Amino acid sequence: MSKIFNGSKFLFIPNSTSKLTIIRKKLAQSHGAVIIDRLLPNCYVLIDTKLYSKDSQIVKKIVELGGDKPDVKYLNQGWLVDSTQKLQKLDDLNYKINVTVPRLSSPSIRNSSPETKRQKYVKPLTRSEIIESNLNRSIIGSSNNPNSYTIEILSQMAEQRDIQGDNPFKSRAYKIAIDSLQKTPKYIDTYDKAIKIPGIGQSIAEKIEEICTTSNLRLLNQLQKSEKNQLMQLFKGIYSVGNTFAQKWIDEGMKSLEDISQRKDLSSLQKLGLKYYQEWNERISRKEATLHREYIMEVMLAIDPDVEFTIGGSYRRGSETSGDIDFIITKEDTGLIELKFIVNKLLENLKITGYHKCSLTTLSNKWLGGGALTPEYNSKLKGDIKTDEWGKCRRIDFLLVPWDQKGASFIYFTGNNDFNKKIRLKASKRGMILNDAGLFQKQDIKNDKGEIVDSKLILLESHDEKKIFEILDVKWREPNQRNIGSNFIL
Ligand code: TTP
Ligand code: MG
Repeated sequence: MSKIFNGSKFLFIPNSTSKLTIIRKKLAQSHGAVIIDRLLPNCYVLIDTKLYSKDSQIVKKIVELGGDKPDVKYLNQGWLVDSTQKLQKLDDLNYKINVTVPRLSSPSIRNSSPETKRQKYVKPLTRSEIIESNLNRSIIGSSNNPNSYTIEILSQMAEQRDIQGDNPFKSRAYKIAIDSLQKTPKYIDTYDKAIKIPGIGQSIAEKIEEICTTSNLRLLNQLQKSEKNQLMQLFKGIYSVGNTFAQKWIDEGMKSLEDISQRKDLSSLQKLGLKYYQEWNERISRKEATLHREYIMEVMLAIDPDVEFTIGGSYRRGSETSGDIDFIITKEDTGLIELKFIVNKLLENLKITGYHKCSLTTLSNKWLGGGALTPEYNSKLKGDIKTDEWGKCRRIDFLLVPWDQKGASFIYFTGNNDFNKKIRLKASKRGMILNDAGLFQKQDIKNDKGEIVDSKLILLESHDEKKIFEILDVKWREPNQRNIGSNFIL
């Protein structure tokens, strides 16, 4: 197992001996974390916000455990769970808990009782700070469901069963069990509890107990280590390659990217995917994405200074790193045809400057391709150390958005996927349709007898992002509050 937390110090709140805390501690340790019992500088404080939902409770606990120390990160335990699932230490931005904690540095403070300390040194939170921090905590969807860790492990098992392709019923059984667990509000940690839930059979009930008592599932480890799985993941890392091709290549005896590159039947997208395999599988830092925007806007200046470039996707949601750079391109009072004309010119100029490295897909409303920072901009990335090197080729999307559809498109291209699913569901429950073109009311058309013969869509709003939320009666969420999990209820 990889040691993603190598040597990091973790303090758990609650620091109790509950089963869930023990499991999570074991999980953290197995990934290299060191569990501590008092706050230390540079440590991570991982809070179970289901149990500690109020700022005052958290502050009290932190004071009891030694008070704030320099460079401490206060995070929702969802960060630990999600990081271990993804096998990488995730950005903590979306899991941060904003509490104001007193730092007990002077002796007089250290000697006072917790109660006095709190009264004296805790800066009272304003109402808006409290609302904000509660909201921050409540958006961590992965920990909204007490069984989210089990669900994630079972989902990985379903995926493995699909990959192994031995028996489709095995993967179906996992999906049914996951569905049942998602509807279960109680923490299910034993065989006896699990077997009582409709949709969960003997074999999966045993696995649930194993997951909850050992924070591990041996069979999953074995399957993930299998050669077939390793090859599937390797091949699916090639842009445009999904399960079907990866499976076919494995069946044909391919063992490495080198083997794939020798094939004569590769599509042009697969060839590009191979060429940029490394670059396109790396996360892009926020700083680099910002420099891409600056660069493109500079080139755009000579064409049309009024075009707006917004980076959507994970960047707009505040993430420190992104998989690609999603440019949402729009201009006041401008439609798609004119935008397309402008963006074509932009692409021509980017080819001349050398930024444009390849095209993957060109449609009337989007261009997907690869772009790299010029040496001048790459130097800025490297902290202004002059370099002649070009930046790495990154996956770039240009998403062309007519001005009147700006709000609906911003919602769609900001995501995340789960947020989009939930907000669309909200719309459909109200007889509306939300897509990247707008929010529409569905209206039935009836004949003389009152029978429904057709339906039409009436546009309610498309330009104003906030108004769309308002009409749907969804409280406005800043983009960085849209990092929700599939269990989150909007
Ligand atoms: P992505 O760029 O695929 O996702 P992302 O920017 O959130 O994450 P990453 O850092 O890995 O690039 O898509 C951009 C947005 O488009 C996404 O946040 C939501 C929306 N979207 C969907 O709603 N459904 C989808 O299937 C895809 C691919 C995107
Ligand atoms: Mg993206």
